[in-house]
Amino acid sequence: MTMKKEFNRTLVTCALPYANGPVHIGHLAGVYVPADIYVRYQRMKGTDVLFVCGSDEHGVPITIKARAEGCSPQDIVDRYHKLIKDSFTGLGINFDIYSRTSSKIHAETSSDFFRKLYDEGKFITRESEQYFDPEAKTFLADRYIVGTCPKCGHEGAYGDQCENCGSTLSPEELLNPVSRLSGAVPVKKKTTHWYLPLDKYQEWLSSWILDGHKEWRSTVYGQCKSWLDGGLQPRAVSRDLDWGVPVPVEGAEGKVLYVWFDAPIGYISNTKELLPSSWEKWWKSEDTRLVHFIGKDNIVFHCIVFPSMLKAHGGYILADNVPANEFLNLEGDKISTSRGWAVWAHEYLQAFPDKADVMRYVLTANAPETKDNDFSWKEFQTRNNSELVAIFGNFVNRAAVLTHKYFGGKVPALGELQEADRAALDELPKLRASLEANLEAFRFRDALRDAMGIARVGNKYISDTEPWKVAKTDMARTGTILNVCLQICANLAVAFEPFTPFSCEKLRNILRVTLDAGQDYRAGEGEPTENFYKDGEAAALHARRHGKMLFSPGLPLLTWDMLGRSDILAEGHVLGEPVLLFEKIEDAPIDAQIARLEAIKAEKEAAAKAALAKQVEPQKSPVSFDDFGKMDIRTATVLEAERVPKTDKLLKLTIDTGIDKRVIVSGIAEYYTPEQMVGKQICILANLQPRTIRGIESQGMILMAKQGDGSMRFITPQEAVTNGAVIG
Ligand code: B3M
Ligand code: ZN
Repeated sequence: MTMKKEFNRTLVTCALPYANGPVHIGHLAGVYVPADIYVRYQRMKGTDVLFVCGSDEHGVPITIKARAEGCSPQDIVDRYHKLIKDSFTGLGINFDIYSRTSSKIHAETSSDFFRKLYDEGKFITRESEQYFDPEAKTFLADRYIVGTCPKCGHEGAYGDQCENCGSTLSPEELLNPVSRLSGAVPVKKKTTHWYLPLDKYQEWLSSWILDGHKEWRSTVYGQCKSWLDGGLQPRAVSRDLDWGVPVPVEGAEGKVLYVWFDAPIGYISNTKELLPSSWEKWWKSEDTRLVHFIGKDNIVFHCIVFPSMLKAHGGYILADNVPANEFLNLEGDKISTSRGWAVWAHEYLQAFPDKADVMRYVLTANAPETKDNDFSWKEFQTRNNSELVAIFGNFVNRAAVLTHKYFGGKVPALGELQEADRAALDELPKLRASLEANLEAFRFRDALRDAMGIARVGNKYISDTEPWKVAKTDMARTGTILNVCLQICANLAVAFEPFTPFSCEKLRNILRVTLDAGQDYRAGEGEPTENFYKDGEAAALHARRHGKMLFSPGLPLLTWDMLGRSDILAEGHVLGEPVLLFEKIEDAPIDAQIARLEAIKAEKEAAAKAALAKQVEPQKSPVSFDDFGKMDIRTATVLEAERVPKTDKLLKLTIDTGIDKRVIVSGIAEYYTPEQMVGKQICILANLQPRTIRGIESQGMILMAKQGDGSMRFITPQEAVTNGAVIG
């Protein structure tokens, strides 16, 4: 085991979202909300911390979307980059930089990175056969090929995956492959690519991760172990595509860096863009702690591939931790972008303006840290109404309103403490210790429970001590109780800042205090920050984040260090106006969200049913003409019809067969009412052996057309014919 390292700064990255669609609550819960909580906490503690993200603007899905919409890939990424960036801002996810991989600095950085590895012989080249579109004259990425799934027979399977049965495929496995570009049948053609020989890093990775990072989350460690146990293979780092960073090598026309090669380098480019002259300190100093927040589907890239790239390059630090999350489901079903089964961040912010904190709270309370979890709108409503409103908000409101009512808004004196006071105040340092331990260990659900624990302590304390009653007889005692309550409120303003920053700003205004939200590292290092400040929006964010706007001189300052203390607010300090921290969410907006999802589900079910109905059974084995001739098939007319009692499926039909009147029991009640049948001309198998069904003798069978989904329709002659006419 290596010695525990001493770190002087922390670099936090979040997976770069693909700019081919908006972000949804699964992304938020898995990556961005936990990362933001962690960074806010570190900033408040005074850690020198940098928070880096940006859009991932390369990759085949972006080119496909552009083609589908008849615009350029650049148009697509411009649109979604802005949408995603604004969503993050709206949710209070305060990156130090949110840039993009289509930037010039990223093209240079990733290109130089590749070139160094190339020059030093760190790659191998391999020739392989790949599908080529002879009409469009271009190699086809896996996603650009469609065909029939070899596993389930679905006709629209992609070259990398069948969305019907979920199988992972390779283009070679598809039956009847077709190019999505031109519709042509693709042909195999030779192509050469550069590969990073991961097998050469296997031993080094094993000792770095399996021996050196046993503290990583078990899913992360486990996935790494299974990759390493399986034996690593060389991995292609280039592609035949025209969207991406061109491979910076002579004779590589038409080739770009594979998106998973350039994207993680985006973390470096974005740091460089923000801090042109001091970025290296964040990436090359052994005393920098690097933490990647990602979803579990990105583990191999961040723990195996990117570290191997950094190792091959040399000079870079490696991740100290990779707290990857599991997935969040929505109302019991997997979130699916293509099906629209998602709650989009930007739509949420429109539907619930000023409720960013509620979503942050709910996603954290239910974070998929150790297993997949579910988001439901009802739970969202309940957590808001019975936790944020009823406990946190209610407590703060009672404390503030009563202080205004009895003490003109001034913090009253703390008299002699009673047992109840001490018991409540004693909880504060305990909860702080637990909260910190949980935050340090990336256990954000538990950390939030600790913060909420402070509110619970306060709410119980004020309910038990009933200062509104005590005020009738003992003002000094009332003052002591409210002083205790206000100290708890001040604790809440610190403890909740990482989780619900917008509400904490309100709370600080109620308490008339200000916050030290972290040092301004740039001012300290004399960094040329013009880049940053030229962008007005970034400057405002920066100010907000680093205390310029939060910090109001003259007001008492809250710091993380104060958490747990019971003397934060001085006697006589004047409070601000009480406002409600949280509002009750009624049924109507929740029902609207549920209805939207139900409509999506109904649409999907209808489409699935329609597809099923179209499925046709295979032909049966041949019969002889003689065998066929044995069947007596005729026309007949329904005279009477009634339901067979105590069954759902059966109708008793009395029919005129032209030969006789007889009774047939038929399983068509699911599709026709008795009234619909009377008078209808039908076809029957007249000489089927009679059978007794539910005590009724059925003499024959009605001919029905049965569709793929099981639904049935009776067969009727095109024009009325005589009853008893022989069919054959
Ligand atoms: N663009 C996001 C994803 O897989 C992917 C992450 C890149 S991080 C360098 O959803
Ligand atoms: Zn399939």
